[in-house]
Amino acid sequence: MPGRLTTSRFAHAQRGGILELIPYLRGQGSFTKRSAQIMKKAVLTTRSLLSLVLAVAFLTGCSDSVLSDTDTTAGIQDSEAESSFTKLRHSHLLRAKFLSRTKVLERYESLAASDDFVLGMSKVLERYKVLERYESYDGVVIKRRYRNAIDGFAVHIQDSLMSIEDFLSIVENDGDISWIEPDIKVNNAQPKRSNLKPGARQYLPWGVERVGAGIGSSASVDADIFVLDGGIEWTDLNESGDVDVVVSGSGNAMSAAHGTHIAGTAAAEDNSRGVVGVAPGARVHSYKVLNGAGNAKLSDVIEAVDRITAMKLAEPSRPMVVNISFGADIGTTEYNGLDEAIANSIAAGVVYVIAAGNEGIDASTVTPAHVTEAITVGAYDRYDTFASFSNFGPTVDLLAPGVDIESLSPSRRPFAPPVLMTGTSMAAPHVAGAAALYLDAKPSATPQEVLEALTAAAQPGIAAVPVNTTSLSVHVAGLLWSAVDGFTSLTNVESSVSDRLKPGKGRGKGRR
Ligand SMILES: [Ca+2]
Ligand SMILES: [Ca+2]
Repeated sequence: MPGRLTTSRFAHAQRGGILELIPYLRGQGSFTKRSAQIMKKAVLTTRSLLSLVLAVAFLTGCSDSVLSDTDTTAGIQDSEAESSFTKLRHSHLLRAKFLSRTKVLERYESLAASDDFVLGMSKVLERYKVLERYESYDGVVIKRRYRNAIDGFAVHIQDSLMSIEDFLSIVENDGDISWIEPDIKVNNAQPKRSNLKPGARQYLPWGVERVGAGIGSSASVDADIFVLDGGIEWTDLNESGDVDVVVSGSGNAMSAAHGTHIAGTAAAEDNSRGVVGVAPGARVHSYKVLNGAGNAKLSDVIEAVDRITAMKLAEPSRPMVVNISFGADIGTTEYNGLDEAIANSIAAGVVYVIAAGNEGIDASTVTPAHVTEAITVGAYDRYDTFASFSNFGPTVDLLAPGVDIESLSPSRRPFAPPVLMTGTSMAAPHVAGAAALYLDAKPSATPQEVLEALTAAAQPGIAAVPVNTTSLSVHVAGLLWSAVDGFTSLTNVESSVSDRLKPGKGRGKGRR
């Protein structure tokens, strides 16, 4: 006879499989109101689980009674605990000190927030007055102000001066605020790394070669790539800006290793040293949002997105690509403030390329990978086999190399030997580089057109792809031909496209 269904038991069941939950669904084991609430939360927030629960319930012939019981009991408890805060979004990610009965599920422990929030404003004429008002409350510290990608701000609550419950009540009754949500942590999936032997000359990474890019270009790609990550050590890159959205913390080197590696795959220069990226010499901008441990606050990432959006709004013709190689499973497809900011930034014309994540789950519950308007990237290995760790599902737009990827080392030593890293973090910059190449050839392309062109030029053939997931790999050759406006024949194309854009040029020269 199974014991009481607790949060940790439920989390265990999730890891071990749905079978452990069957006794509870059958009414064996003690299924308390608390159990029902845990169950309801999980069912509401996990689409895939919902289908499993329904399937199991169908098989055991108890569909109606189980689900309606769950709904009723949990509904009562929910209304006691939460119904007064209708503006509070993603409350399952709030490590609330006052909502004791909705303690955060174990699977979200690592990203849950308690004293920090992001708020969205209604359309207000005098936004500064709203900010002034919040500034005047004792115990409310405004951390960030946004006006380009979203209308809103982020706060820290000093709970000795203001209780979370009181703050939520203020927000609830404030017509100028349309939503509030916990300022969660998102993180880079810790990459595996190892060192390669030093080489005297430039190294062509297998992933760059696999997507049809590589050695042979001479001019630099005319596009801006923004790497939102843990900072970049500048070597073998066209350094174009270094913005510390967060200040450096301890363990900074590992987080800079991640960012430097990503930048190298996207845009390492084609010279005689280091590696060569997919879009060699594109202007690289570092926006440091991850701390030394590889974590970012939602509010800090929104800040970066807000600033980048402002840049695009000020200079609409600027070809801009953002690479995001971090995220978090938030257990819901519903957008958070970051997702909305990114969607708005894309609407303003900025291309976003986002790693699908390394949890081996459907990416539709992963922020910001689940932003539909973005280009979401899964990973495969050098044998063209889908990487088992890569998130999957219909949210994934394209696949790219992401296992044992050779790229720049964060060593301050110029042209230190490349290092190997593995993860969808490494797959995304292949696509970011491809998007930069396309924008170089066709600067007026909208993010939607870039996605369509990348998809049209992609090549099938990645094996072991999960159901409902693309098997297309990014490839730049056809992409560059498609960027040429009004071509009618190969001859015309050849006369109008620059040498650098000719697909295949430089390939076959072999590894140097
Ligand atoms: Ca190089
Ligand atoms: Ca998409």
